[in-house]
Amino acid sequence: MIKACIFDLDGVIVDTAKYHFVAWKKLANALGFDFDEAFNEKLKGVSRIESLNLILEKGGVQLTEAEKDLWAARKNEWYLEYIDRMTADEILPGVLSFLNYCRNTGLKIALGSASKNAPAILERVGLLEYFDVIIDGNKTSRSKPDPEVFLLGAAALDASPRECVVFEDADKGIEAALAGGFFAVGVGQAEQLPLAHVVISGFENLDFTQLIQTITHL
Ligand code: B16
Ligand code: MG
Repeated sequence: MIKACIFDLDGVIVDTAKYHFVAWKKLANALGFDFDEAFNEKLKGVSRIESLNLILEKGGVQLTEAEKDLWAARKNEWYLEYIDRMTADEILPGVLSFLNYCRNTGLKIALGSASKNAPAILERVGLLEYFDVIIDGNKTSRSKPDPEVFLLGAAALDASPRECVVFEDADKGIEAALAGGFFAVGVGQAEQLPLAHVVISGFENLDFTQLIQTITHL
């Protein structure tokens, strides 16, 4: 029986990837190089410091650990300028009604995100109160594809992985869910999420009963 839904944040609840992109681009430009949206795909679901390492590698730039911390903090300040202006209009289509569906049918709701800004973003868009449990980048020591973030979420909800459905937009997140023994629903395009049990384009008009039937009979 499914007892809980665990949601990734960026790309599932809201599209903050576009703000990460402009803030990382500003950092790359300040260091004298650039990268495109295709490269940005590699950063989805990846922690802040790992994202920085990938970007520096791309630009052929070497920094000390202290310099990295400084640039990561600077990038976060630029990112937060966008977050501070977010409104509830930026909640992705169908998410609010699906969260209400979960609440009304007694399904527990957890967040499993790599972002250290996750609580602030949920608060900003008015969704904080929906979450029974929030596991974010401040509470984990291992990044996706390690299943830690989802395992901590399930444990906090007192549910086993097989009693939870994970919703994820990044392939690393799907890998993490599978590694933890969860049902993994990809949110996005099927070609980009080949490992997911099922892929949905979004939450609009989602028939959850049918979704559960499909994944539990796989
Ligand atoms: P922060 P998710 C992830 O969020 C983003 O997809 C990823 O691009 C970002 O680097 C990471 O959070 C860390 O974010 O800098 O805010 O701590 O998809 O796991 O919800
Ligand atoms: Mg994501």
